[in-house]
Amino acid sequence: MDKYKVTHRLLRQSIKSLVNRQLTSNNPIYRFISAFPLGNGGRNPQMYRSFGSLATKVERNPSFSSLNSDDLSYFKGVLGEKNVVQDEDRLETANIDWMHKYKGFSKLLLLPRNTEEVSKILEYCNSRRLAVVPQGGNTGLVGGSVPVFDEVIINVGSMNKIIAFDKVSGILVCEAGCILENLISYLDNQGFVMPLDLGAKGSCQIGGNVSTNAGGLRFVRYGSLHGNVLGLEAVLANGDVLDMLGTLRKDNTGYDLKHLFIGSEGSLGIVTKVSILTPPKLSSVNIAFLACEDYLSCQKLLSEAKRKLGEILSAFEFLDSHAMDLVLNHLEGVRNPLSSAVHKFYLLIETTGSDESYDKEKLEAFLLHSMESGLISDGVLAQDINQASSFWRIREGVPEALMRAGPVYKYDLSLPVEKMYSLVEEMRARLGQSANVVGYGHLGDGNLHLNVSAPRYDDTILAQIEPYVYEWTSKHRGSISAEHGLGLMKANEIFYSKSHGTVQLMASIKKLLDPNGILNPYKVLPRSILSYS
Ligand code: FAD
Ligand code: 2HG
Ligand code: ZN
Repeated sequence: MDKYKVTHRLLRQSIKSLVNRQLTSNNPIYRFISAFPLGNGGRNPQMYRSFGSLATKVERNPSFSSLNSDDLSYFKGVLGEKNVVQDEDRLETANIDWMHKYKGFSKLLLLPRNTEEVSKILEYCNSRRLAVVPQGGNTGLVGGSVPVFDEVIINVGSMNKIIAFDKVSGILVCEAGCILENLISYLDNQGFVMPLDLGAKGSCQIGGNVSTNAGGLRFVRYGSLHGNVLGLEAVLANGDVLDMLGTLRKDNTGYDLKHLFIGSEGSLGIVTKVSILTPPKLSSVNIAFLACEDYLSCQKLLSEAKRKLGEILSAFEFLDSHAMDLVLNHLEGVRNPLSSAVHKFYLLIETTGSDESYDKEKLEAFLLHSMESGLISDGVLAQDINQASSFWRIREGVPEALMRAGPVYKYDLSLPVEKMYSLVEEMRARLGQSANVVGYGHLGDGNLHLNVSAPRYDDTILAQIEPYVYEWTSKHRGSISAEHGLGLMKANEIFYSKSHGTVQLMASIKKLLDPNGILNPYKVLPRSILSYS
């Protein structure tokens, strides 16, 4: 009986074509800085202990110099007074990450305006052994974007020009400081889309996206930045500029070195320019917000969606009831579009295609079949751009809601889809009442965001989570970083996902490109394997 009601409800609603789903004006994290107290103030400046990981105890590399007045004069000479920032308020923001979990105490933020300036300041820092941290929009979630100690912060945000856009090929060439949302808007006007979209788009920079190899909400459709980025310009630690800014889809001349910089989290060079392949914007976008009563149904629905929606599927995201509760309790103006009944799982499915009636027919047939077979217990289709945005707001709002709820331990895991949610349930059983365990993420890509929201950062809670989560992931042949990177949080945990020989080779590459280890020290690679004199 119920099933028919639901079927009726879904079909009754006509599916209108949606133009786009950008949340431009109310983007939740545009320059968002909240007022949570810092957790780790007053520590010994030579020794860093973060709350991100059990093993994150770091000592300052004694071979690094400290900033002096000659250094400041040099930087002012190259960049001009106003791009050498020592203002305490600005430094406070640049020293702390989005979650307010990692905090450094850098005394200097440099804002180069072109590649030549980046080259000059890196060459100088290298010769002086001044450690640096490249910073983009500072939306990273693994403590990679902020200093650990007194590293000089270099932000290419002033390098934000679009250099070229080819309407025939869809190839965009731009500077690395362009904010993702601005690129999305620019392309929208040209009739194209970015192959990358994520909740942090209002702040993150394309250079940061490339450096983290960000995944995001469209990965299921457009794939990895390793496929979409066609070229890069990067500046090495010694100031050498590597011109790899190709705009060719095919180029097999030797090693494709740009891939080293995609996902290396600022540890091998500073990305200054990017060329990226962008697909054309298609006119027919449909978004369904659905409820499932068990995880097996979510899984089955994913298999069905891949088979039945095929080429028009453009997002397949999930959140559990704990994530939904957080969003409803912590974000203003958000409501559950489904009935007030509590559902165990929620799915957001988006299709993007070029034929409105064909797409609609396909999606309706898929939903009808899924309801008849009992996979979906309730669902709605967005009827206009506002509804579409409100569905996306729920999914994209989960990290913000978690942050508002208080301290949070974040895990970003690639796992076989069929195993994924068992980990969430096991963690719930392990932690009992002491914390709220939340599961959500990019189901279509096998990417679980396991978040543990706790009343405080606490070693006892952390000991319940780590190394258990990493061991579990490794046992199931998953990855301990699907899309956020390793940063400071997981540098020492790399062996859970990579063999010793592989990590050793990574360390050799790091040594070759950055022999003094000045670029984003203490991040990505384990300290045990990097020995600098
Ligand atoms: P930052 O945070 O400033 O830096 C990240 C890393 O890149 C650091 O190691 C930094 O040193 C390095 N870096 C930055 N710029 C450069 C450069 N020009 N050259 C060399 N190295 C550089 N991530 C996803 O993958 N998918 C998501 O769906 C997603 N959603 C998010 C939603 C929210 C609300 C938030 C807060 C974060 C989300 N993230 C997501 C994480 C984060 O936004 C991404 O990792 C993003 O790519 C970081 O870009 P950024 O410019 O903020 O870089
Ligand atoms: C997302 O998909 C981001 O929303 C953030 O990658 C995930 O907060 C997280 O754990
Ligand atoms: Zn994500």
